[in-house]
Amino acid sequence: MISNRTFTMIKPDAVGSGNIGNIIQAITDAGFQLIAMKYTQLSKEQAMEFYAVHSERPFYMELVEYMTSGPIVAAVLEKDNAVEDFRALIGATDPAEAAEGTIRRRYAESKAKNAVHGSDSNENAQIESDFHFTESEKIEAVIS
Ligand code: 3AN
Repeated sequence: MISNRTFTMIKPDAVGSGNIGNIIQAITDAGFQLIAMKYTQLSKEQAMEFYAVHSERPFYMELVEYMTSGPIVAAVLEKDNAVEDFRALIGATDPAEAAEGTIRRRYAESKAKNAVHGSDSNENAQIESDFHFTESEKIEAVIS
């Protein structure tokens, strides 16, 4: 199934390096529309729940600590084939391996501090969007 929505977070490293504007510009230039957006800071409980799928991985607590270390921007994005196209726009998990021009290649510091999150499936896009936003906070833009 081709989904038309995905979920992203601009992570603490990219917020801290002053790249919120650049990253949102890259996202909208690539044809994604904003459906919801929030500047916030995750609690430890929220980060543990959000990354629960990684709870068995050795970097889990490092990831939770890092994701709670500063503010983030959470957003729901809309575009045809959103999940796959957004993963292509952000590039590989490790910025050193990310393709030229991708958001992680341009703005990420390291594999752990990798600037942005992008949902890895339609199912997770829905779960992650619902984790951060209520239905009434998701607003379709009217393009005339
Ligand atoms: P992606 O974000 O590209 O889907 P995943 O799902 O493998 O990558 O990892 C989720 C998050 O966990 C990454 N965005 C990154 O912040 C963190 N992470 C992944 N691998 C490592 C690692 N080896 N050491 C520290 N953090 C990592």
